[in-house]
Amino acid sequence: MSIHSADFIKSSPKIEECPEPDFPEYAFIGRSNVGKSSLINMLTNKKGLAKTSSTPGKTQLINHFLINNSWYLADLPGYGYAKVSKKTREIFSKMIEKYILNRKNLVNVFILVDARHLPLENDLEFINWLGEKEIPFSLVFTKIDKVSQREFAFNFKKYMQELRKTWEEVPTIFKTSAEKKIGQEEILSFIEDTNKYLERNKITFT
Ligand SMILES: Nc1nc2c(ncn2[C@@H]2O[C@H](COP(=O)(O)OP(=O)(O)OP(=O)(O)O)[C@@H](O)[C@H]2O)c(=O)[nH]1
Ligand SMILES: [Mg+2]
Repeated sequence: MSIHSADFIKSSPKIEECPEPDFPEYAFIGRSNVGKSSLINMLTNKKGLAKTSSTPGKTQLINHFLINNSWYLADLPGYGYAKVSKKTREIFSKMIEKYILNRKNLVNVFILVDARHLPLENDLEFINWLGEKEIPFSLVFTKIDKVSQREFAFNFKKYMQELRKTWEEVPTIFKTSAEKKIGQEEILSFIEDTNKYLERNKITFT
């Protein structure tokens, strides 16, 4: 899929303020600093579209971008960021939870995990929670430019082992680098195929 347009629509502190759910929506979720905003910029070929920062906790609202006038990308705040207060963390997770469970046009959640790390407890918890709630999701490894192939193969294997403990089938997996532009085509094709499926089956949201 080629991107003709990518426009920032709005930032919303809660689901009630999000744009009308009139187009299919794809959300990017993951721990703070994992590279959600950078991935969105890479996918859309627009450097400053989503604000990125080397300091975790940059994205604090639900940001909506309209792509090709036909589907939404949602950039969410990171979960599990240790430096904000426990109270703020709880507000964020409640907000994300409510968004995921109630957003009518949400067709897929991309969960981002850092390729440099072994599976982390709160990522696995989040993945299993999505499963329980029957929310479709895919797993995206980020920053693969920062690991050696050997190191990544090891982390990847550990992830698969953990996932197989609760899942018969592993989800669709993407390996990405915003820095080196790896994984753009794969993710965009996945979104394109999903959009076509919705169209063919006349699935709308309003
Ligand atoms: N080397 C490398 N660095 C990356 C990559 N993706 C993101 N980064 C860096 O990681 C840091 C965090 O990136 P963001 O995209 O702001 O992360 P985020 O997940 O949106 O963070 P919050 O909004 O704070 O939750 C920035 O310094 C990015 O430049 C990547 O693929 N490779
Ligand atoms: Mg961000």
